Amino acid sequence: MTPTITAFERSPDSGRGLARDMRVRWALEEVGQPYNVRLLSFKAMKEPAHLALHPFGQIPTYEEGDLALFESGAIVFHIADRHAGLLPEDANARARAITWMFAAINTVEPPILELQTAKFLEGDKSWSAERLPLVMERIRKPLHPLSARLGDADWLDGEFSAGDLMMVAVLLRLRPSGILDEFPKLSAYVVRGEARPAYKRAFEAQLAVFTAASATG
Ligand SMILES: N[C@@H](CCC(=O)N[C@@H](CS)C(=O)NCC(=O)O)C(=O)O
Repeated sequence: MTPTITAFERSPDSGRGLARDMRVRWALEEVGQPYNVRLLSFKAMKEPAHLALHPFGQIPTYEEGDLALFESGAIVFHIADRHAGLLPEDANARARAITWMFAAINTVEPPILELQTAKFLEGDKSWSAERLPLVMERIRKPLHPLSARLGDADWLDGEFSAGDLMMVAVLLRLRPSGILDEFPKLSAYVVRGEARPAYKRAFEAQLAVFTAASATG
């Protein structure tokens, strides 16, 4: 059965692929699973039909027959669990890859999201400029050990896995801030992720939505 995911009808990041449908698209492309996309306006995301799928009224969601999922981490894990290619066969290596998925969304991503809050929601506050360096420092904190652990390896634990997919997707959100450039090994790691054919297909698919929306005004 072909799954259906949800994504923004109008990309708030101008098609740069930073919305979380991108990591789900990427996972589906990595395992070679075709998918449908239902595009949603911000209004539709908060309406009962979508809230029945996603209690917080967000994207992405994932529907496959009777199964409806939300949370990009859970969706990518489900895809990786049901298809070959994103999690190793060996049980311990598989557990480690899942650990890196959690590290991405539970340790590395939260301070990155804080930066977006600081810039876009708190930018007009009198204390905003004073707070920003603290937020930036909290972002850097896990990046030092992450970079050291990656070292000169291509991926975090042997072959490319769902752990790398989530980590690269999370780190990509840092690029506009310039912080990623302070960590050349992580920067190169992200570029390796972007160079994967599956990533490119996913990126083009989300960009096509933005391009079509721009053309129709
Ligand atoms: N923890 C959730 C976060 C989902 C999320 O924040 N989605 C954003 C798009 S990337 C969204 O729908 N924003 C619109 C809103 O919250 O109203 C996940 O990983 O799926």
